[in-house]
Amino acid sequence: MSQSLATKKLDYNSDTYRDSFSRINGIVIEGEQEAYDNFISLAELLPEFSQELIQLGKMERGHRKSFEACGKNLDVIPDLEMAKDFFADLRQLFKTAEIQQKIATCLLIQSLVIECFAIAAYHNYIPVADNFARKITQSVVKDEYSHLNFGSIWLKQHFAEVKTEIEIANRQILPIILRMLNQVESDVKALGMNKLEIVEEFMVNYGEALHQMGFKTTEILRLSSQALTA
Ligand code: Y39
Ligand code: FE
Ligand code: FE
Repeated sequence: MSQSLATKKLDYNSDTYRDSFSRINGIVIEGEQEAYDNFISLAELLPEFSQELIQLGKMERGHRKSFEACGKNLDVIPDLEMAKDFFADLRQLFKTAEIQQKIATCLLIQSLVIECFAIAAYHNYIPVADNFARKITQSVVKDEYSHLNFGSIWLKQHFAEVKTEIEIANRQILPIILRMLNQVESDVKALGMNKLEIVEEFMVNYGEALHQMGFKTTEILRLSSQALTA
């Protein structure tokens, strides 16, 4: 298996590994922080679910702390400045939707797309992670499914009213996600991960979420193809 081969070649203490880890770890820490902020914003947009959304936000804050510990364990300082730039377009998209009170768009961004992205990336990382980070990532990824579930259910219940809004938001967000992944391709590789496998799992999870919401197969293929404009 290529996986065990990759694991054998990885030296968690090498300069190349630690250099790439500083950026990916920074991205994950910043991503978890922004996920916290997004759930707090969603709690204000959806007051009837505010307790539940604040709970989800608190889980993201816990994830941030967990991944900070992974960096400390390898004696790596996360590159948080690079990470802020990395998320800038995505944050902008969320903030604009928040100001316009576009609840469906905010939920699509955080609770579907970002969660599917996180699940795909964390699953890909687990087999090649150091022992400390592997255990942490395994428990984090379980939480991410509950975040995905919240958005899936709400969007399904409001499908008829939000369908057009979702199609527009999808067209804006997918190219951003793919560009983000392309930007860190070499760092992803240095950690023993595989960009194409992440894209595949992202598409499978996201497509499944769109199906749950009520989209037809042909519509899902059209929506997915928007990623190709990245
Ligand atoms: O909901 C969440 O916890 C998501 C915010 C966290 C995003 C994690 C972003 C992972 C990106 C990994 C990039 C390298 C593959
Ligand atoms: Fe998280
Ligand atoms: Fe999450």
